[in-house]
Amino acid sequence: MTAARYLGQPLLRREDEPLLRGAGRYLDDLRLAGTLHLAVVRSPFAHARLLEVDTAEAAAAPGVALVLTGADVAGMVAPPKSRPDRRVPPRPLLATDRVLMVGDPVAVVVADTPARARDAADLVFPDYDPLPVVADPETATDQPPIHPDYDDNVAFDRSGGDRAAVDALPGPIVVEGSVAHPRVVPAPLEPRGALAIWHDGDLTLYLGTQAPALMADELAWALDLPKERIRIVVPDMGGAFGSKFDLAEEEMLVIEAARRLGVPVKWVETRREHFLTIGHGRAQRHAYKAVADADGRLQGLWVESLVDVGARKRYLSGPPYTPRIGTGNYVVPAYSWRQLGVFTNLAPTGIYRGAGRPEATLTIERVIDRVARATGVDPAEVRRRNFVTEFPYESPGGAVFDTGDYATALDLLLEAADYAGLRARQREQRAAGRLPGIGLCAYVEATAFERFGRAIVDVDAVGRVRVRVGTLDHGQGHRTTFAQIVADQLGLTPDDIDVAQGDTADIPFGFGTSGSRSAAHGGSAARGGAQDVAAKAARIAAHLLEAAPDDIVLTGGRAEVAGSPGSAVPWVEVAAAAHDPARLPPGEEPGLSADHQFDSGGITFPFGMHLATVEVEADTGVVTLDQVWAVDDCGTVINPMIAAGQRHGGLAQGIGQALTEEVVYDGDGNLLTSSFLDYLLPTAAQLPPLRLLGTVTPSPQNPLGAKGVAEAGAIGIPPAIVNAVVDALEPFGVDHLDLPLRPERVWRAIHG
Ligand code: MCN
Repeated sequence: MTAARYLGQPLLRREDEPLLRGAGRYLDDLRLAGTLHLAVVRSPFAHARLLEVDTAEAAAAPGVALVLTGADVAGMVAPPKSRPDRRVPPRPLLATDRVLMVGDPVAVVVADTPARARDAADLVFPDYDPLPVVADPETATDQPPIHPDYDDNVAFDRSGGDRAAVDALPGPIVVEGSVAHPRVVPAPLEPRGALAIWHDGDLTLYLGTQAPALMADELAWALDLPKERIRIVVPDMGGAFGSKFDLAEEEMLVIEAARRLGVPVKWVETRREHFLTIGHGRAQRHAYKAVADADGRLQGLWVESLVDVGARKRYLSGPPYTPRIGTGNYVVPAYSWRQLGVFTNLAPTGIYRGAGRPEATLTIERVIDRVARATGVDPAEVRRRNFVTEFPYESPGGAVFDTGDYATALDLLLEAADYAGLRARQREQRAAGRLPGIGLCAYVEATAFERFGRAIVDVDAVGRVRVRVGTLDHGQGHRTTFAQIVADQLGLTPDDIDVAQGDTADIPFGFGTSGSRSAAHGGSAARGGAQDVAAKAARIAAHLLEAAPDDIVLTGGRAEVAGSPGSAVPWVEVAAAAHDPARLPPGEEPGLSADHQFDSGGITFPFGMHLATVEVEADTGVVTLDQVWAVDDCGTVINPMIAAGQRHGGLAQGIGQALTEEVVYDGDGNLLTSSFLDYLLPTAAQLPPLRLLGTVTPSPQNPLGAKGVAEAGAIGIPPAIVNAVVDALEPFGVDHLDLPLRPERVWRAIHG
């Protein structure tokens, strides 16, 4: 029996102190004697036949130990495993006969310093014969296939529902249009990197990855090596945002170079390489048609998406969840969808914060605002009229929303932001010739996809608790929040708990961290393990105190008999007794640990309501973001300070996506945005105060009642900002704008 003391408290992040002092150990900080460094020679062409690769000069350059070309690693591939039936093309480590995108690896050079490796890489001279480039996903299916084994550029084509039924609806309101979801780059502070060491046929790979155990499985397949011979260790990691859920060509080449040379080999991605080759996010365009009655009640919706898969599929590719939540928070009686994925000669796309849910949300939230304008009903009211109100709710796309209370969240938002006052002020400002806009977004997202979590909780003989988790914190604060959860179960403080992760020799299990799953699954597994340990600790304490186990309470670092606090043993003594066979109750095994598997009931569905106010400058098209309000509901909140930090981060990325961020290619597939000079991340100067509010609707899918929180901001705020800017431009008859809302685009909309 325990009480919640730390759950729900805004404890400061325990992990921050060494990181802020500069004492973190990131991948490039790892120094192993004799390490050689790898640099990659990359294709400058988006599509070309590779004729010959002249490596003579590079091989003779100072410090060079190895040069590899495609011929040297022919047959070796990176995951995922090729599946022609599913159009998963093979992923050769180095091009042999053709390159498929700018940045495709063509050769690698390994040398004694990173600079010498780089210099020598410039002395590799590949010969190319350019081929026609598929740079526009819109016309990709009309172009010759970029993968010669397939007969067209279709990467996948899936659909559901009956479009004709939507087309046949009576209306009278019909809105049709398209919404672009431009490519964006994940851009974590620390790019990718790998350091490989072989010893007697065993591989140790230091790797920046979100999912070490899964990647060990993939490696076992790719290297044809028993998994026991592979150890992946994740050092401190400076973020990922989805980009480190993959084992790419470069990491595989590091492993192969280290195997051939018999010394450690390291590669750390440059920022330019990150822009060129990382899995970009979004990259969709949705065409839609929605039908509603005159009061704004939705009758039907179809959405057809074009998804730019890029040159190859990555480990996680294609956003399968978008259509499932394509109807948003709303009851839509008739719904149909199609997702057409196409191969292009551009960088592969992958998962990026929100991964599929921002796209679904932006489209349906544009639809709602257009219905509002067409009917003359206020956008907040149109949302309310269409809300799903009964849970669990099965969406027409096939998602089962666990719990929700959308109207309460909307009410809270409208009241806190003084929506009526904002509208009144908007009327005055418009009358004075200004262009103010107010935008809303309701979102429901899906989090915690895989059902399972596992944690091992060990208590040593002096009472120290170590929790091994299969999730992988890379900025989310798990060492704090998981310790809060465990401390409550054991009557200890978070400082008594160590949280371990990221070494497959110690923790060969787990799905890692993605899709805002860690609180729900990792947290619940840690809680279950701690409960199992607490039950055994209570039996041991009861034996020591000559009481009944059910009467034992773990609290304040002691095990005491309920109702008689004088009858107690310190936790350290319980732990000591647990390891001393002489002091155990009869039949009890020595030791105090538990290996807990958690199986959730299913996906959780956090939701929220966001509001943005903007002002547009007519002469320049500059959008100023004035106010951001976010009501988010992630069920039970474990640590409100950490959850707020996650919401801030997501909002910042969502604001960047709405206003400035866009990966741009020219018609030949050349990347025009390959540095932070031309790819604009938002800065603090662009962020207004972020006003956070919340409601709490616990999930029944896990004992914590938690839903994911980390992606909320990236999902909810972009539609609110677009809706605000379109609202601002209503006097000009503008009814849609695509992201990002850069001044030129907004100016053109104003000036026709
Ligand atoms: N939390 C909480 N209460 C809840 C839900 C979560 O207190 N109801 C806490 C959790 O305990 C955890 C944090 O909030 O400490 C985030 O939890 P969760 O929403 O479960 O998300 P994950 O930990 O699984 O993190 C994944 C998520 C994703 S998908 C992306 S992308 C993202 C993000 O986390 N990438 C990040 N946040 C990031 N933050 C940093 N600094 N760097 C990244 O790369």
